[in-house]
Amino acid sequence: MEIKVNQGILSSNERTALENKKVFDENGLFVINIMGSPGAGKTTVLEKTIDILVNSVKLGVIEGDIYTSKDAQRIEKHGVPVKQINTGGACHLDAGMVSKVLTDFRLSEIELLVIENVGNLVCPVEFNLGEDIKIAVLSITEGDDKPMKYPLIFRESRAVILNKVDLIDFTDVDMNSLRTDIKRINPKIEIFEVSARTGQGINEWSRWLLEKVKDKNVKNAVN
Ligand SMILES: Nc1nc2c(ncn2[C@@H]2O[C@H](COP(=O)(O)OP(=O)(O)OP(=O)(O)O)[C@@H](O)[C@H]2O)c(=O)[nH]1
Ligand SMILES: [Mg+2]
Repeated sequence: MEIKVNQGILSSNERTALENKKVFDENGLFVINIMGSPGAGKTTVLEKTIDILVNSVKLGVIEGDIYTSKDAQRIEKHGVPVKQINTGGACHLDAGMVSKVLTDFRLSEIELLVIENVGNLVCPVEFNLGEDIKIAVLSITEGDDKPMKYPLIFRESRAVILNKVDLIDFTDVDMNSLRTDIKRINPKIEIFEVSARTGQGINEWSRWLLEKVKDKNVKNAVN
């Protein structure tokens, strides 16, 4: 009985996600859904990414948080339009929450919409928002066992940012084993080793993301 209820909720989310996707496509937006544990560095990576991409692509940001607007306030300082969603307790965003804030943006003026999900390695991945791709952020301080313990986020993500590599000497993380496990779960995933603190790897990741945005724009122009 419980299973049936869950299936009902998920398929209703899928329906709304498809509607969101249609709106994104009609407006030529490339949309990424950034997921990862609390404190993995999602917002810090995003801040650094915005600083690099701000002159190359028109950005918008949706910040998902359980209660506060702290992350949205951080993003606002970088001069891009940002809207906060507070889930009021839920451990993930859903497509309906995203749909409601879309009307607050001038979508035709945005090329890349970044959605930072609620900090959680498990729940967000089960709820599509209508995004083009999912991105996982894993801090290396979380440990190299995390991909095998929480495989779904790595299976579903198009890229993973291994953040906080500046702290490597203070951890016992085995980067080879971390990379091998991630590739075992998802052979096609892109892996970026990054320090949002020092800026290491941010250029490579940002260039890759920009390529994805341009690819979608080209495809839309052809169709
Ligand atoms: N040393 C180091 N610290 C980092 C790095 N990236 C982020 N931090 C720090 O890690 C802490 C958490 O970073 P956030 O960007 O807020 O993490 P988050 O994933 O957005 O967290 P939630 O939104 O709460 O889930 C902050 O104190 C950051 O300054 C990094 O590459 N190296
Ligand atoms: Mg954050």
